[in-house]
Parts: sequence; structure tokens; C-alpha cells
Amino acid sequence: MVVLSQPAALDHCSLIKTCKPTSVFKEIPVIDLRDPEAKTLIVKACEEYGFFKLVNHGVPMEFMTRLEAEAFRFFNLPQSEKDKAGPPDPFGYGSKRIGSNGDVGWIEYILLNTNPQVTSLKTLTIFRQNPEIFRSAVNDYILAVKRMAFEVLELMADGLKIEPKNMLSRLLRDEKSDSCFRLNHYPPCPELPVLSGRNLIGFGEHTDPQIISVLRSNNTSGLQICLRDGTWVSVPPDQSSFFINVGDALQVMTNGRLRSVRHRVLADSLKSRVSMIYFGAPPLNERIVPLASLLAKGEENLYKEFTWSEYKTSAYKSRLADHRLGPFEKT
Ligand code: GA4
Repeated sequence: MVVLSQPAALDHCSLIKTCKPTSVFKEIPVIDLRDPEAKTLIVKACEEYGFFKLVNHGVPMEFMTRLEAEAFRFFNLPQSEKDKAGPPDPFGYGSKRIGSNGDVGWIEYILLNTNPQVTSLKTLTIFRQNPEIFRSAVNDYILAVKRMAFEVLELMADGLKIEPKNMLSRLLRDEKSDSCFRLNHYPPCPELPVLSGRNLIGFGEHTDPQIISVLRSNNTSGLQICLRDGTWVSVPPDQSSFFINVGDALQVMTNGRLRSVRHRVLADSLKSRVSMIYFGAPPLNERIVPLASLLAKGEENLYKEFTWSEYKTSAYKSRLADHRLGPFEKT
């Protein structure tokens, strides 16, 4: 029998939560990037769920598997080596702590800026063990995923009848775009079965502050999203596809028409989960306001005016589960 008397690994009690049993998300919108109807289907999925799965996306599988292998190689290093690249400020290596306001998760991760010009000392330390291979795996992957994200945003703008079509994608294409990239490792937790019906939180529930997030994971489950009615559903993993999340900034730019999706990750008892996420963000000085062409005649702007820099500053002061758009809503 496994006894949890001295659970060295499970010393963070706040990670253990009782989550209602979830059903599998069977209605998950699956969008084929080459489908002539893709623009309409993307808008529909983002209105309804703020979330969809993307197939036929054109990102070579080899880029995903190469980066996954490099991520595992890094996360398998001795703790003392990994710690040299941390703590995250916010970039660098982090373990258990998420953000700087007391959130924790059953996770270790690397946060990077996607702009290669902004290379911090911590980033260099991450690549130190294996500089060429790791760095080129990250760069090739990000480049391909960015291109695909631009295409998704252009289809979305088209579907929303926004002119010009690059109205959203230009924000991520901008050389000053504040986008970032995250590699997450959720180690297996063998003690999990003795938690009897309770769950171990890998990454607590939250919405992403940015415009759009593009997630790819290995074949380990754990991702869950919250539907409009507040029920949580599990998203079956699919290592050859991407999952797209609408972020808070896009919710504001569409005056609430597209919704940012609340999501979380639960740890697995047997398998490691690795995910790689590109968070597409605008430049810091960009004003985040509803696009005029999306406002119907007489429709009120639901949000106060703010720049991405102001929103980000406020978001980074918040707790993970907070309703971050709250202070920016017009009362
Ligand atoms: C959620 C989305 C991205 O992973 C992230 C996260 C960031 C962090 O891990 O440092 C935050 C979180 C995220 C939102 C609220 C703040 C900031 C942790 C946290 C408690 C990199 C991001 O941009 O916002």
C-alpha cells in the first residue's frame, strides 16, 4: 500500500482539489485550415467556445517532435542545472510557482520571449547544455507556428468581415510584438490514485491575457476547458494537431463577441505531459479597443480604453484564476 505520510512530492496541499468529474468534450470544433469554410467555422467556434482544434495546419510534424525531444532532454537535467536558468522574471525556468502572486502547480516550465533580439541571460542558460540543437528546434517551431497563427487570424478577420484582413495578424507580425513562448512539463504523479477522487492541479484555471494562444501537447491528457454554462470538459490530446485559444485581448477587440476561454491542466498519475504554447500578443504600446467595424450601430463599447502594456501590468499583478478583464469593464 502506498502511504502518503511524508509525501515529499505532494507538499503543496493547495495543488490538490476536488474537481467535479468531467465528461470528454465530444463536440470540440475541428477546423481544417484548408477548408474553404474555415473562416466561418473559426468565427463560430470562437464565439461559442473561444477554442478549437486545428488540423491540416501545415506545420511539419518533425518540428513538433524535435522540440518535444529537446524539451524532455532539458527537463531531464538535474534540478541544480535547471535552476541555473531560473527563477523566471518572467522569462527563464520555473518550477511549481506560476507568476509571482502565490500560484502553484504540478509543473515545471520554460518561458521565452519570441523575439530573438530580447535574449536574456536566463534564456542563454537554458540553451547552454545543447545550444545549436535546442535553439534551432525552438526557432524552427516558433517560426512555423507563427505563420500558421497569422493565417488563422487572417481567416478570422475575413470571417468577421474586418477590413483590412491583416488587422489582427499585423499585431503579431509587428517586430515589436510582445508574444511569448512556453514549454510546460507536467511530471507524472504516482501518488495520485491515493488522493481518492481528488485531482492534482498542473496549471490552475485561467484565461490567457493575449490575443491568441496556439497549443500543442504530446499524447498525455490533462487539458480541460470551461464551457459557457460553467461545466468543465476534458479535451482528448492529439499530438499532431493544434489547439487554439482566444485570449482576453481578442475578446476586447471584438467587444465580447469572441470569448477568451477558461482552461486548466490536471496532472496524470503515469505519464508526463509536455506542451508548447505560442502566445500571440500585440506591441506594448498598442491600444486594445473594440474594432470600429465590429460595433453595430449604437452598440456600446463594453470596455475602458487601455494599452497592452497596461493590461499586461495589471494581469501580472493578478492571481491565476482572477477575472482579469473585470477592472477594465465599463460599469
Ligand atoms: C497565463 C498565460 C501565459 O502562460 C502567461 C502566464 C503568466 C506566467 O506564468 O507568468 C501569468 C498568467 C499567464 C496570467 C496571470 C499572471 C501572469 C501567471 C499569473 C499568475 C505567460 C501569461 O502571459 O499570463
